[in-house]
Amino acid sequence: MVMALRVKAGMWLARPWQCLHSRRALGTTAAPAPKTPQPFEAIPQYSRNKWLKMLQILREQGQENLHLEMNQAFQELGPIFRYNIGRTQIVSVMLPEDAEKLLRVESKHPHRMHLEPWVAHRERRGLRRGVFLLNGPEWRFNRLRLNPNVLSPEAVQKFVPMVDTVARDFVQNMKKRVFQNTRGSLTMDIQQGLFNYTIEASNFALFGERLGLLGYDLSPGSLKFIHALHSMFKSTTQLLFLPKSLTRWTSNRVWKEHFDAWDTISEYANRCIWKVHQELRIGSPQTYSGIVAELISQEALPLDAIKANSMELTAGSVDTTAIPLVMTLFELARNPDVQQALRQESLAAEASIAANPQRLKSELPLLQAALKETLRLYPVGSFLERILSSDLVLQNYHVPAGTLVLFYLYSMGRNPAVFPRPERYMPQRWLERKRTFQHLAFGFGVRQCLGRRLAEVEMLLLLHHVLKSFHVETLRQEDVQMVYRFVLMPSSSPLLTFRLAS
Ligand code: O4W
Repeated sequence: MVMALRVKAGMWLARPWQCLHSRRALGTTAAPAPKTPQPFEAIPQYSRNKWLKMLQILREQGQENLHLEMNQAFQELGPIFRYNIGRTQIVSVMLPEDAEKLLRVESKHPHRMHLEPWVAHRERRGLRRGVFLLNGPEWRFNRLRLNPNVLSPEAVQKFVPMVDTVARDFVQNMKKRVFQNTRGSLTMDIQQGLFNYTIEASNFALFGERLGLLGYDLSPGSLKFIHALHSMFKSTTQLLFLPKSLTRWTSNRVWKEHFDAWDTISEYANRCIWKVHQELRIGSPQTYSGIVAELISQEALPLDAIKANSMELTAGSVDTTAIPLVMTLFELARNPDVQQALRQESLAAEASIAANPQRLKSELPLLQAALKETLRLYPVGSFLERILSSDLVLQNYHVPAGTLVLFYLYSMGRNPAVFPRPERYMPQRWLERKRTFQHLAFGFGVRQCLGRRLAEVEMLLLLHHVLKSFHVETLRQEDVQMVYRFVLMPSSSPLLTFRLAS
């Protein structure tokens, strides 16, 4: 049964890729290309009817299969293709060598796309933008002042013990619930629980405050916040790919939904910040009390800028961390051998990590590899983007400055020329050899994910503690389908069963 389904999934991919192999080399060790680069116009063009596409986006309320459509396009056109939206030229690529080239030509201010719906909200409400929405010198100013408190090894060292406490509490709570069941197991839609965990853990690391979300039910406040996040993501993709001149007329309701969602999110984040701000004015704490408290008390940035960036960190650390956890637990449930290997690693490392949670990274190489493997198959950000500041040659074609280059993580992760047997969940592949420019889920260079270390620590610690205590099982063998709603998320959450590991 399992085999048949696996083979079927493999065939779906294998056939088109094989065709491609015979037509043009796709591998990282591509056949020697013609020496003189070809002009931009020679790049294969992805053609689609602009009007039909717009109608489709309106009718289907977004582009939930964007990652699949682009994957199809790569299979038909090869590892590079182009199209345009209005006057913007877009080039899509997917091979590690092209990511490497993009990094090599990066300027001091790597430029990202303008995210109209988000920026419209900030402007309407007179709010500053955080680093995700900024470009140019202001981006750099913010980013360089955030890095030491969010991303640096010194910062990580400080918040690891806080996240560890939350991860341990989460597992304690699960145990309590298992003991109340006659069968000694707990079956649940783990997604809800993991959202609670990421909100709780991030809130503790950012603001030094526990919310107490790990009990039975979500608090109404956090439920409202999660709903607002999902509404914001969904409406983003309904608005982002259509011109504003059109959506003003066709999607009034969606704009309202989008702004309402943002208002809820920013109120939520503001409450978190106000509290810390107030307490810091009353007296400065003796001990480390979280990332945002550090930013405020060091006066690293103007308060408005701290607020804007804290909102991005607060809201950006929920789905992005919970979803890979859901997908990892699901893959471990249907790959019991991998799960057992990870459990052994965690049990062996337990004492060392308990004594010093900072050893997390060095002590759990296979678990780290498992996270890479999850993000290979289910990259939260399905693509990376850069607006070129200088001309560049990609796949032997000239690409001029000003072009928007999209790098499709989803397609790279499932390309058999980059990852043999891509449909298999095999963390081991990351340990067998060096894979340069293949783990790009957090982006690359100076614009890589600011929350990267916080997310990694939250995921590693949760999995470490869960695996020591529980066997994870599922009846579901078929793949979980992913949908693009700004972040790539599972269309349904698999049912998982946790059984106490004796
Ligand atoms: C705020 C964020 C900021 C989030 C509220 C929520 C969120 O989830 C995030 C992410 C997203 C940020 C056209 N965030 Cl105020 C942006 C911090 C990864 C954090 N990490 O998703 C990836 C998808 C990054 N992605 C994109 O750049 C993307 C997807 N579609 N488009 C761009």
